[in-house]
Amino acid sequence: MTRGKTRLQALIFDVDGTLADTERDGHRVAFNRAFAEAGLDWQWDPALYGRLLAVTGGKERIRHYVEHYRPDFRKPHHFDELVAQLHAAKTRHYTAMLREGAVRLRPGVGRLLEEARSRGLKLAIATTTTPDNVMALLAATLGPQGAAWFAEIGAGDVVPAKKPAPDIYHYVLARLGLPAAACLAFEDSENGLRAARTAGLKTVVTVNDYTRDQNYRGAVIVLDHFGEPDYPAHVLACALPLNGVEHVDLTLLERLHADA
Ligand code: XBP
Ligand code: MG
Repeated sequence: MTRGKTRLQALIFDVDGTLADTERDGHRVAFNRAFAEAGLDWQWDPALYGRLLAVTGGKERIRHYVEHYRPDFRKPHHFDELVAQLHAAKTRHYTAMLREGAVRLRPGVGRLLEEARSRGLKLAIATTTTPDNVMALLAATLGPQGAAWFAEIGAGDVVPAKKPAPDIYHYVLARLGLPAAACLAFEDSENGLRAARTAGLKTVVTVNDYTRDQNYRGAVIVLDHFGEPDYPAHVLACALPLNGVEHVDLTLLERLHADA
């Protein structure tokens, strides 16, 4: 149950791809709506979006797209303002989609959050996405009190450098007042894993279609999802010899925290 003297006290979750599959049918569609609304002929199809996901942060992703994919685009004088306006419109579309119920939690997420709460663990969020998006997702999936389940929500531009920089994890750990050794992180991407590992966190990875083939060296366990009793997860890699794991629960997490 313990690693040395350090007990597991908090679970820190990434949002996009980890709590919910938000990217292909959520963020991507909202970006495209914002571009169309602004009269731009930019269209991000699912395959292109997969490549653009290497850049974390929506504003950063738009800038990267213009630099690398639209050499034809004549940047206006106030390009930063255009990016900010497009991004604000994208957030408006995305949060509206969440309110309409376009996104659900990934398998096992609600169960695991409930179990952690009932066992007195703190919950926190460390994400590159915009705070409004996090609040809308939590309200749409966990109910109006959803955000209150989390002791800390670190999101978006609150730190200067986004993942794979560790800044957002350092920020959340400082706000929790806990050392990395008392926490576990949950991520779905190599960028996220690098951020959490650099901050000293043992990290659980659940992959998705966009991130399945990335490099997860250093993760304590890699699964396809957290699993439900009637919907087993598959372990893709693990730092411990485990047999018969079909879903992630607190008992497994305490073991990984202590021994992996
Ligand atoms: C996901 C991201 C975000 C979203 C878009 O990060 O990289 O940029 O794709 O959100 P994480 P914004 O998995 O760490 O949550 O447009 O609000 O940046
Ligand atoms: Mg993610």
